[in-house]
Amino acid sequence: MVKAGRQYAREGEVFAFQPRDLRVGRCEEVEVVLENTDEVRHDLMIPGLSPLFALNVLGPGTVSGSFVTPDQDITLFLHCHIPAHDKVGMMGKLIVGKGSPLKTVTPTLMLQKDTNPTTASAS
Ligand SMILES: [Cu+2]
Repeated sequence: MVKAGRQYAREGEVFAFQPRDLRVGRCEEVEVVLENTDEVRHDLMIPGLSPLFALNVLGPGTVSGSFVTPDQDITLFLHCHIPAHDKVGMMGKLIVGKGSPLKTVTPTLMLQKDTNPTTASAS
């Protein structure tokens, strides 16, 4: 269960997740229940997973989803994908097994990857 909302923000932040760090085992099926206590939309996106994991919920409300964790000790960045929310506090980590040094997967990089057009060869 992950909560998202204004009430979890620390000083200097606007929105946040609670808890911010999720610890899971390797090769585990994990169900994430995201509870949004705000009247705005919040997402929980883990771009480093393959396939990418994302939940979004227009608050107040709750959604859930599940994914299988990687077969390696790794730490992945998670964030709210709504523009600017991650910069005001909505960031966290998924720590698989013993974890690893955090790989920086910036939202911008992911966006470029997402919008990369798949051009069919017309030859
Ligand atoms: Cu948000």
